[in-house]
Amino acid sequence: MAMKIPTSEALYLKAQELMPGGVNSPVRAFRGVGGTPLFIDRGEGAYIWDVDGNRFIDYVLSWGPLILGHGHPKVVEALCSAVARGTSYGAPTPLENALAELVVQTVPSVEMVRFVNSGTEACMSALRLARAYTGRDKVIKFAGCYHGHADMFLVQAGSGVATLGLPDSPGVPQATTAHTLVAPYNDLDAVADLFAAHPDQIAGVIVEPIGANMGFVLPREGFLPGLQELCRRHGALFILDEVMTGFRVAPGGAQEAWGLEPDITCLGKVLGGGLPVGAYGGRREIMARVAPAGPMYQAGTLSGNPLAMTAGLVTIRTLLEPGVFDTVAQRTQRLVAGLRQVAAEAGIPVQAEHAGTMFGIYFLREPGAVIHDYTQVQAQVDPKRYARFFHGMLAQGIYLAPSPFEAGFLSTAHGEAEIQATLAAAAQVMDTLD
Ligand code: KE4
Repeated sequence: MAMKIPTSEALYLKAQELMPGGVNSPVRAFRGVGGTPLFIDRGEGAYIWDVDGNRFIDYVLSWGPLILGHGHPKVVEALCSAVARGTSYGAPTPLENALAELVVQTVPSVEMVRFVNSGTEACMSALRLARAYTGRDKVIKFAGCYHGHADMFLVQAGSGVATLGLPDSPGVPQATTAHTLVAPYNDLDAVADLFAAHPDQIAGVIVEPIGANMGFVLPREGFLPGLQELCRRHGALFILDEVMTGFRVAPGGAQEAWGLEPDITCLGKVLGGGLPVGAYGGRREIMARVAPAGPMYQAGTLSGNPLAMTAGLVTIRTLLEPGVFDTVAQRTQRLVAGLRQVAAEAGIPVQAEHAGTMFGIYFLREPGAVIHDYTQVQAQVDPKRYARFFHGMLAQGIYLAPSPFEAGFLSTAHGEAEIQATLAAAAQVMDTLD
């Protein structure tokens, strides 16, 4: 009897005829780990089921948004009643006031906010705003950091030396990235050198508070405050990209956890509770430049749509209930401590870190390596060993990011049982990693 092709494989064959690489976002294609991407049928709490009926504990959570887990009853109920009243008006609604107020109350530096539909839109608009506000053209970003796929951010990650950006993706004109300067993450001197080399030309510095698009690189002590100080000194805006860290490192983001005062903050992911959303916000005198209040143009058909606002409101209000966030953060800490322990017992060198409700694990080529920037990621991380770990865990019913250069996430639905099951699986799999 012909072997039944697993439904994911059949679907993937068809998908590749219809969509480039068979996916609608490259990282989903499992190119970072090999194999066939799982086609998901449904999610519930901490779990997802693929179309073949296999169940997994999910640590991707749609790349961060689902901090209440899949299909939280409060979110489902609120969305059902919202959708019954209409899905979009292209006109103001009280829901936008409510979520904007919640963001202003929760994210320390934000006095005024504009909703958009993705983190990419948030970051590209934040850069346009910094340029409009300062009248300057250049921007500093960091090698290995990702701020969405807008042209000016798709710049070759500098190889450890601050350099003028060169287009990384075909289709990005040299002229578009000529104003994008790249510095190594955690390297304040390189940033100071760029400011010295381009006096009065730099509109802003945009940075992820954690290098979580190159795995999980924590900021060195003083790095982020140092960036903030350099921006102040040189009249540039400090743009904190909290699309991933917002509501995850702390309820008020990394800026709350680490006492930062960015001029502009980019948000997304958790903000929409799993529906498409992004936002940028900051001090009133800066945001007042945004049309129609000011001259800087930015617009969007579905910006602030009632469904995303509804899911975001319920998600963040629930997250802010007493003890909710801390419980997820404590479980994240226990997971990472357990991963470090099982790796040590198996003699596998790893760098495993956490911050709030998110975490990362690097499999290192050599024991004792410490990773602070993208050059060290490229030199000292063993992506093949991660791929073996990924597939070993998948076989045990644990769904991690299908890339060695992504972060992992917990939700309120990841309980003690899920943590223990994950660590038991990790202990088994670590032993197979020669
Ligand atoms: P989106 O346009 O994908 O909503 O957000 C872009 C973005 C901006 N800033 C940061 C710090 C981000 O992490 C992201 C998007 N993150 C990736 C995964 N790390 C999204 C997943 C994907 O590309 O499919």
